[in-house]
Amino acid sequence: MAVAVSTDFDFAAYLEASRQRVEQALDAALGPERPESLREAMRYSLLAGGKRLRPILCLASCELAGGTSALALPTAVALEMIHTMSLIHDDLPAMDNDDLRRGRPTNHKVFGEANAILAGDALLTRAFEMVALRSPGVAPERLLRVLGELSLAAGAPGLVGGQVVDLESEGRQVDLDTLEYIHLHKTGALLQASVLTGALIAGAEDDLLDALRTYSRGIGLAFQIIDDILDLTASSAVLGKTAGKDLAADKTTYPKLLGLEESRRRADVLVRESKEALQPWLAQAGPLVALADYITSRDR
Ligand code: GRG
Repeated sequence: MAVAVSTDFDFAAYLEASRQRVEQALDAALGPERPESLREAMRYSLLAGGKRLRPILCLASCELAGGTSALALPTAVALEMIHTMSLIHDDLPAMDNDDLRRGRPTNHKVFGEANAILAGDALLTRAFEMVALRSPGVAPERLLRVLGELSLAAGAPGLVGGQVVDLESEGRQVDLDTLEYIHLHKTGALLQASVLTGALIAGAEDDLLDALRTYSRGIGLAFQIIDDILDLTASSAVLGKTAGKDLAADKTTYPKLLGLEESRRRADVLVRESKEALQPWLAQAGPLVALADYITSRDR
């Protein structure tokens, strides 16, 4: 089933306006961290650009569920803080050991390993503060559910668990089920939390939350398949991070297991299924439908 949305929706303008809104909120969210060196390390990575996909998904989902996206802005910021923390930690020598991220030297290259770990820790804990203490106008019981989703996505049931299995799989041949486990946890969990938290802030009913779970599982997996493809096909200059790392580290990826063409086909199918899940809400789903398409058409 093809899911069509109104052609008068200008997605490029929507994406740019959303990005700018998120950038401003991120800039305003940090402070007054002391000492200054910690603040600098946190700002360095948080304000280094990036697609801001997770906060934008959160705002879009809140609106789809009938909420005012301004109410979701602190949670959107929190999601980007958790994501940025995970990038800082992922780049450390003990993990992926990378020196380029978002087009700049990685956090530990500039501030040293200890400060990079601490900047990540401070961003992670600040994320929870954003929701618990800096989300005016949202009912406490909704915030509690948001905090629950963020905890699951960041912890062992999400990012951490996925990262552990990913590290354990290095240098080994991994099957498709394990690869899917890694992707759904390491990448998919936070994308899913981005979509669900926006809807929870708007007080979404269970049927919409179920549909958004299906939508976000699909886009999360598709996102990582495209990430695997881009690692092979795009340059470091375009990606803003080291290209060709998976091949160099002999990592199992979708293209390695299935080939480039079949990997792309899978991502397309997943995105189509994601969009289909939103069919009953199509009139309000323009941004989430377009964001799903953006995931497979992106070049970085
Ligand atoms: C300490 C709680 C805790 C967690 C850390 C290090 C770690 C556990 C997990 C690694 C998670 C990770 C780095 C997953 C990769 C996700 C991914 C595809 C990142 C790239 O996302 P983009 O393309 O990046 O959205 P930009 O730069 O555009 O934001």
